[in-house]
Amino acid sequence: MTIPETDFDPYAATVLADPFPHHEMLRELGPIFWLSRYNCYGMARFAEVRTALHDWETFVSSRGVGLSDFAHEEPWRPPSLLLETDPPVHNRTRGLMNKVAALPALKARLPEWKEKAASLVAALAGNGSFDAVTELAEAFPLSVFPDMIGLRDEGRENLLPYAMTAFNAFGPRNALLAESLASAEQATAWVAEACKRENLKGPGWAADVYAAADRGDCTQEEAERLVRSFLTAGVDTTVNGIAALIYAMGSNPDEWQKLRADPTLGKKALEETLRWSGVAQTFFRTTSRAVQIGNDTIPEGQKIVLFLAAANRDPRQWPDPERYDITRNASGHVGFGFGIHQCLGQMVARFEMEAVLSALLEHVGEIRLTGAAQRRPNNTLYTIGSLPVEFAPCRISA
Ligand code: OVM
Repeated sequence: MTIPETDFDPYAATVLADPFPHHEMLRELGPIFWLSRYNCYGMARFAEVRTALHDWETFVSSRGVGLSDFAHEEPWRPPSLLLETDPPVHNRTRGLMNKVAALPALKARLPEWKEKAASLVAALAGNGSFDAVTELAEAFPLSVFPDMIGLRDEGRENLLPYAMTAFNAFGPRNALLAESLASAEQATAWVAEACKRENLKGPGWAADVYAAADRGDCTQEEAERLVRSFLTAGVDTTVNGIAALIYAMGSNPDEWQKLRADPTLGKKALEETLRWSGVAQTFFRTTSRAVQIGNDTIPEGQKIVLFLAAANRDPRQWPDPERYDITRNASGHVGFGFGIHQCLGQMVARFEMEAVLSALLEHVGEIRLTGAAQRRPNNTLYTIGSLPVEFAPCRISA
């Protein structure tokens, strides 16, 4: 074996709090390396990460996309019918969900989302320092997404703790996971109930999934679990995407002013934010067969952690990768993954971020960070738990 080995711990508290300084070391180890603390392989270079994500037959998802191998360990919850499946099942469930989350329906909501974001931002601009996480990054998605799903009103505060647990569960059985499993017991029970047809508030994507079940595209039980995917993957991720956008602009004021001068750069800026921010740090795959990588062969049944955030800053792919540059062409990043499992909700995320960005452009001249961003440690997501900022208004109000 010539595969380099490291005792680096991606889940050490200091690493979770600030992962990026370690990524160069991981990329420099080689195209693949062995993480001796976790008995798994890792990849951190863009080309290899992308290739592994593309080759779903070799790098399977049905054994879990975290460290835990479902072939040997009981999953913490019934597996996702999207995330934790392979074709042929995945083709059917993903096909059904793609139709529910189709672009035209989403586009129709953008004007309303922009209005909601604009009224939130207008109320914050010129009002001194506030926490951009609670007041905007959480407030905005929670004001649009659960309603789009058709979720009941009571108990929506369970969505964020549930998602934090789900993302912790992709990591090792460390203290973070133990604590979040214990504290999210109630949230888990609430989510299970909220997914049921009889508990939906009304029309929306959840009802659409049940309608697909009525047409015979899936069973009622499958529909319930597919709705769960929206609730698991659709809230915390976009909350942190929006927080990352505010953080990126706040910590790169020249880029913010560049965007204000030319708002047509908005779409590029969002893509660059997704590349640079590393909200989804890692996902795993499991080898379904022995596979050659470079000069080495990896056996069947091995876990491999793909460092998406490291790939998105690989200098082999991105010039001056640490730089947040809204004029760069960041398309092709793996912030949403790649291949057949690439994020189903990526257009929801982009539209939510676009709504917030256009509200900022309308109302905010300067985004001032007034304190340090507090990270909320998680085994998968690089999250912002609090972000003190001040929005200086761009127009003097009459
Ligand atoms: C799911 C799902 C999909 C993507 C991410 C995720 C917890 C979950 O289908 O439940 O993270």
